[in-house]
Amino acid sequence: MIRKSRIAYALAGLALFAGMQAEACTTSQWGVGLTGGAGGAQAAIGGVVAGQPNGLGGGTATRYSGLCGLRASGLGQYVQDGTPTAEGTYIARFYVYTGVTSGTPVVFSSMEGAPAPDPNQRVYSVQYNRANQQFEAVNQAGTVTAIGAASSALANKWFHVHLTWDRTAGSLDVSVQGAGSSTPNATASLSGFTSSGGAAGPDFAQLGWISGAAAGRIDVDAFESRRSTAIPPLCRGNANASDETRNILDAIAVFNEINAVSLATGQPDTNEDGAVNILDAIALFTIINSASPGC
Ligand SMILES: [Ca+2]
Ligand SMILES: [Ca+2]
Repeated sequence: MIRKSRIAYALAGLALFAGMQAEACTTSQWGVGLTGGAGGAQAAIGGVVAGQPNGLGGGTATRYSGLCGLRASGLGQYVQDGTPTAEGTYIARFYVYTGVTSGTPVVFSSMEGAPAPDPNQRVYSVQYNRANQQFEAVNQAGTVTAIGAASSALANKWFHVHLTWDRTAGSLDVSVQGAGSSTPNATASLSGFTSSGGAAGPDFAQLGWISGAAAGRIDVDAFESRRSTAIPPLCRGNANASDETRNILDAIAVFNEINAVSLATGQPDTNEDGAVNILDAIALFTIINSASPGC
């Protein structure tokens, strides 16, 4: 199930008359199945903003894919998904823009809900350590484990984090990739990620800036979760999202966004630095002219 931050596809055609799309961005796709979590069944906590990179759509947010993203500009701003139900295996992928200038914000939490023994307790979390510029995993006991090496996740870049959690094994496999890399920047196969209670496991997930003191902002996008099979990454540079390859049509979509004609509907930020500009067109042409332009 993909939980993004936009719903109003039908408005896009109309809004083209005004140039850049003024499509509504909302958090209404979050909160499904939610019975636990902060604020009961609230989908969005603490004023997290859904918006477009041009400031339209209800707010300003840096997005990875599509027309909208989610911006958390302070601690305690996040969205919640209640789809999980004491899962034995939980697989998730999310995209996060490392826009904090200091601190260690928790950007994703897999949580147990009611009942006891430990309602609303973390099964595991992922946080971004700005000082070391790397992601870290946190188990239920609060033990922090680095994912990869320091400087494997540079600041002010997009990264996608893939998580595979197995309740029986108590394992968490993590892959972090982004900043324009075509291979993972960091991986980790971790143990000691058991959850309390024999039948316990994730009951809801949180994404944004959940906790942890920091300064700056965290933007997130394109969360997906599954119970089996890995979740493939979105195709970097497939700016038009109308096919599964990268060609001149994607370059046109990038130039249309650069020239404020229209926002690209796919993934135009080819070098994954949070901005769409001529550097993305250059990176995209490198891919188009490579031996493997397909997604
Ligand atoms: Ca394409
Ligand atoms: Ca870029």
